[in-house]
Amino acid sequence: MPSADPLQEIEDLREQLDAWNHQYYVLDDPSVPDVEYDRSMLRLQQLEQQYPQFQRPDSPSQRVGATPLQQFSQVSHEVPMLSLENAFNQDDMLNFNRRLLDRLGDGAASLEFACEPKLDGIAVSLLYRDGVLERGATRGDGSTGEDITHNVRTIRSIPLRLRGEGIPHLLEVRGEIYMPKAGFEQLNNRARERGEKTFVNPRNAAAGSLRQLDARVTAERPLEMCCYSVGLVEGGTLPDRQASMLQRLSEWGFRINPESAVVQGIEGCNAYYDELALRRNSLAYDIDGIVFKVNEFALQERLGFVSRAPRWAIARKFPAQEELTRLLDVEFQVGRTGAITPVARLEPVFVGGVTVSNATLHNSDEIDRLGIQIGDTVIVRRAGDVIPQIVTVVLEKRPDNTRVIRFPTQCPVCQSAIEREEGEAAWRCMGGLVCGAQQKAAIKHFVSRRAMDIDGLGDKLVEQLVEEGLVENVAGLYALTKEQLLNLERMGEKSADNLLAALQASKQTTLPRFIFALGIREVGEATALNLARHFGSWPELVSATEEQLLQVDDVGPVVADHLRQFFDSDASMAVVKALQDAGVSWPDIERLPQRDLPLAEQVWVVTGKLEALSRDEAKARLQSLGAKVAGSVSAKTTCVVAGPAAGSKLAKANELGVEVIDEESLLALLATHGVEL
Ligand code: JCF
Repeated sequence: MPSADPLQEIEDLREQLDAWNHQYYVLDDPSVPDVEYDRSMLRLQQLEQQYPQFQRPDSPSQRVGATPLQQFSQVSHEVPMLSLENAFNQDDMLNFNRRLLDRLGDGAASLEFACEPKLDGIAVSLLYRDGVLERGATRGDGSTGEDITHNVRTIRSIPLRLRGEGIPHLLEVRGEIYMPKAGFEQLNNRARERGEKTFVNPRNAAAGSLRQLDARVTAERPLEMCCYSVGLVEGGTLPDRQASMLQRLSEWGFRINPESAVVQGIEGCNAYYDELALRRNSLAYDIDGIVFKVNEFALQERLGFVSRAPRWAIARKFPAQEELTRLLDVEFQVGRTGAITPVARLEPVFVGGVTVSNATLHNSDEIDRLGIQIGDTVIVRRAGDVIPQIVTVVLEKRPDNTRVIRFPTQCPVCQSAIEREEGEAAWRCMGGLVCGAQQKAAIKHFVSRRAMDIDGLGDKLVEQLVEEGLVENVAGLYALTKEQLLNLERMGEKSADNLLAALQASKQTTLPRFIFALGIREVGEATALNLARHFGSWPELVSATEEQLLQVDDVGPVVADHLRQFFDSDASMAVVKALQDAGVSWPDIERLPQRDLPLAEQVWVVTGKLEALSRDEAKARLQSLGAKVAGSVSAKTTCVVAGPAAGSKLAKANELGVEVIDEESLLALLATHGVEL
């Protein structure tokens, strides 16, 4: 389509695209559908190709990355890029405050501080000449860095040209380039699917993405930038405080951290720190502390510097979430369904607020992926209430005498053959009900509170019963006699009576509990409830075809297959019959049509620690109201229930603008619909 005035159209398109870009990437507030954006971008690219004389480096079309560089060139920072002194506790903060007040010495009782999260990324400098991005550079050693202009241009939250009034002739803005946690996980998932190397953490991923000679690679990486200070300024002025300076930067189009705030005195700093420490894991990005700066520039100037760090700022670090330790040994545990899980025994290390001495290694693929050996030094990570993970092996620290981890070739408990199904990560013991480990785990599950709820049958006692050969499967529990119990070590008359009474009482149960208690693979409490609801009675369930099973909410081909295998197994059905013969029974329940339920068609996600309910219990109750409960947050999510220490799912919800409620609101909602806890 020819244009009457191509230059005018090009300029209009650039202005429009810049504005949309700013709304989307800087303000987190998208204003047009993607197709509209793409259409305008395509038109701009066509016009720029047609009229090369109008091409400009600050056009929004110039973000995709051009021909790769041969090498990085060096950049010297005219104003050195400083590092920050660290504080590790309140005492360090009090000393910092005392030094400030002593040095300023004018009787000031308390200072004003600008605070912000300390992003765990890469410090960079951006130079703008007459409002146009001219150069981007890494911090390097503070005086010399590398020119990464080609790469920073691809980051959408970095303006190619500035907006607004009073922009200095030369302006150097500094900040942190980082990778949000959600983007990091996606990037690693994609790498894993392709069998490529993954990044250890978001910081390394950001660093690796900026170290690319080919900007087309960087352009594909989910990087963002938050700005926090200025370096060189010529031909213009800035406000007289850190906080108002940030405000001005944001007016010119830079992204600044939305958590930044101004507080009074060191008490204010401590309160800010405590509050963010609680929310640390639910932020969309990794932070390793809080930066506090004397707000007033005039005071900053009076305070000056010591070597490479300003006297007027400090970084209070959070406790580390990653630590080095040593792999002492690997043990192989056999689970309820026979899955063999390698567990790392570690030299105890304090990380993420607790002492960690075990970490799961998941499966044999994970051992291969890590290339880990016994005796290796490893990085352990524990963030929030997530179970500790081994992130990587530090190969430089590998001693000469490491031992290769030998994955067992038969079940470590019953010596039966082990097998791995097509497409599955876990090796499984094929011993089934003859495997002592599976017997114990199945019985522990059967008696647990959410299943048959048999009081007085703790883990130790279950192990004893199996080891003494008194019980082989769950039906055997109901054949136990008082005499047998009294022969056990540490079993008194009273405990034996109580246990027999509890067993007797458990016989009167409900269909959902019974289905759940059987421990069929992948059939959790919520699925058991759905199955009971759908079929109403045990005979209906057992005779259901695979197709009929697939009709049930939450049941996919894998679960349907496990169910059919269980119902088709003579051994399993013999145990069920023995249970029924022993008197285990339940009333049939009313079959409920899903679509009439109050939360029908809704998708919920439950994350973080809940108080009154476990996450599985919350899930089962939401499903009883017709909601689908998903494991990850997406644009389709209706609502997220987030307890304290919620992590990346909460961050993702915030990023997507999905509604988030706390446990209290969930309980209120359940109560409204008459759901019992
Ligand atoms: O977020 C950061 N990593 C961060 C680093 C924030 C700041 O306000 C900084 C910084 C390094 C130096 N300020 C200075 C002066």
